[in-house]
Amino acid sequence: MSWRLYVNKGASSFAGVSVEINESEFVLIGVPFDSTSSFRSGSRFAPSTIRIAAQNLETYSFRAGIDVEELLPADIGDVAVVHGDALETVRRVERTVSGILGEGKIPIVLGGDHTISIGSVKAVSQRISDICLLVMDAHADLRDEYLGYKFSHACALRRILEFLDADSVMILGLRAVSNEEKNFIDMRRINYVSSLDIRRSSGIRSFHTKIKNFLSTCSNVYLSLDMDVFDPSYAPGVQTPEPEGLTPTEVFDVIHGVGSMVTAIDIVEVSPPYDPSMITSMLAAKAIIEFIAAKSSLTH
Ligand SMILES: [Mn+2]
Repeated sequence: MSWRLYVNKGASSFAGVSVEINESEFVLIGVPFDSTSSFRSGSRFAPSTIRIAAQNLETYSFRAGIDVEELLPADIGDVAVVHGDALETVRRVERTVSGILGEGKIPIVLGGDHTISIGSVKAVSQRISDICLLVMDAHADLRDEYLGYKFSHACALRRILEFLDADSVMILGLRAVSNEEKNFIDMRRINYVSSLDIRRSSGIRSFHTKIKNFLSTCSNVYLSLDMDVFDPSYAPGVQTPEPEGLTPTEVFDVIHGVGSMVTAIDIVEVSPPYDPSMITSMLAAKAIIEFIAAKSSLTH
C-alpha cells in the first residue's frame, strides 16, 4: 500500500499489544517530530513513551462502563519525519492519515509538536465532509509566523484556517494568547471557551452547553488534544506549560461528551525529557483509552 511508504514499524506498540489493521476500528500512528518547538522540545520522544505508559494502565472505563482491552488500536508505527523540515513532515502526515481514513479507520495521531495537526486535519477535512475541529489547548496557535517561520507549532491553527472555515473551529481551555492572536480571534469570530470562563463566570454546565451548541452545526468532529490544556500540576511534562489549566476530570468529560462524533484525534506536545515521573505520558495514554471507550460505548 503506497500510503504506508512513510511509515516505520516501531520497536514497541501501544499498550504492548499487537493488533492488525483489520482487527480494530482504530489505527494509531506516531509522529516523532519536534523541530518547531520553541521552548522545552522533546516531543519526538512522546509516541514511544506514551506507548509504554499505556502498557501500565488498566483498560476499564468507569465513565463508559466498558473494558476496551479488545478494542485497542492497531499501532502501525511512526511516520518517517524529516527533522528540521516541518513542511515535508506535515505532507507525510497528511498522506498517512488520508491512507488510514481510506481504510475506513479512525486515526489516533500521537505527536510530536502541534505543527503535525496541520497535516492530519487537512487529510480529514478532504476525506470527511461536515467536519468541526475541537481544539483543547492553552494556546491559540494563531500567529501568522513565529520566529520567521510559518510552519510552527505557534502557527498551527492559523495554517489550518487557510483550508477550514473559522465557523467550524472551537478552542477549549484557552488562556495564553498574544495581542495579534486575540485580535485575530475577535476579527474572525473564532469560538472559544477560556479556562477562566470554565472556572468562573459560566461554570462547567454552561461549558458543555457551549460545546453542544457549537457541534449542532456539524456531524463529525476532529479532536486535537494539546496536553498543555491540562493544568501543569497534572501535566508538567509539556513543551510550553501554562498555569491555570483544566483538570483530567474536565477534559475526560469533554472527550466522553463528544466521543461518538469524533472521526479522528491527535494528542500532541508531551515532552518526555521534562516528564521524569512519566505522569504526563500516563495522562496522555489514559486520554486515548477514554477516547476509545467513549467512541465504542453503546450508551453514546
Ligand atoms: Mn499549546
